Amino acid sequence: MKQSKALELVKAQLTDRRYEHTVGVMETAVQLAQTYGADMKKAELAAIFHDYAKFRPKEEMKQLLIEEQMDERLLHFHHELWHAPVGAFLVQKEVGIMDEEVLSAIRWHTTGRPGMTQLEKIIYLADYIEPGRRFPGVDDVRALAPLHLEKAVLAAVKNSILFLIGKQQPVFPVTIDTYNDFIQNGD
Ligand code: DGI
Ligand code: FE
Ligand code: FE
Ligand code: FE
Repeated sequence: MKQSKALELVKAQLTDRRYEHTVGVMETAVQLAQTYGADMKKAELAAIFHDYAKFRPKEEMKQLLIEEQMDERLLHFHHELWHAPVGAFLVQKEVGIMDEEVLSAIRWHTTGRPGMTQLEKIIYLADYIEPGRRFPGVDDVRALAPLHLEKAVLAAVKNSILFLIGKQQPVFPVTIDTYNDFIQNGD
């Protein structure tokens, strides 16, 4: 799919602010793909559609989680986590993207997962460091990103968990599994 067509399709799903974030993620992901020798076209496509389901009604997402037998534990955690797996499903169904590497980068962009693919890492990281993001510690992760992909993703996962803990928010088990995987199997 052409970049212009993909952007047009996703723009219709998003607010202006979220669309700007998406363009930031796209540019960052393509840059990271170039740096690490990943497929730049797949990185571009996954980034463009990563937040495709962000503004779907909670009830629609809940129904799809159940119908499509996605991880049931998600129902007991914040609905912010739902747009990633639901997005992967809807991008396949509504946009017709069938590339499993692209779909899995969308599916895991919020929590990560143990054994992340290179493309999953790139999208996770690009989502965290795109130029519009202002989190405490994001500049350190930005500096690390072009130097060491795994170290940068681990730093982003760690910051995210610490942020949630600071707010006394529950942390989804897969987010913790991702953290443990990088600590125990990190290169
Ligand atoms: O969709 P974005 O805002 O671009 O970013 P995202 O998809 O990475 O994260 C969406 C939200 O999900 C963000 O507010 C943080 C939250 N989140 C990420 N991991 C966890 C989480 N929330 C809970 N409760 N538990 C998690 O493990
Ligand atoms: Fe997201
Ligand atoms: Fe993220
Ligand atoms: Fe995002």
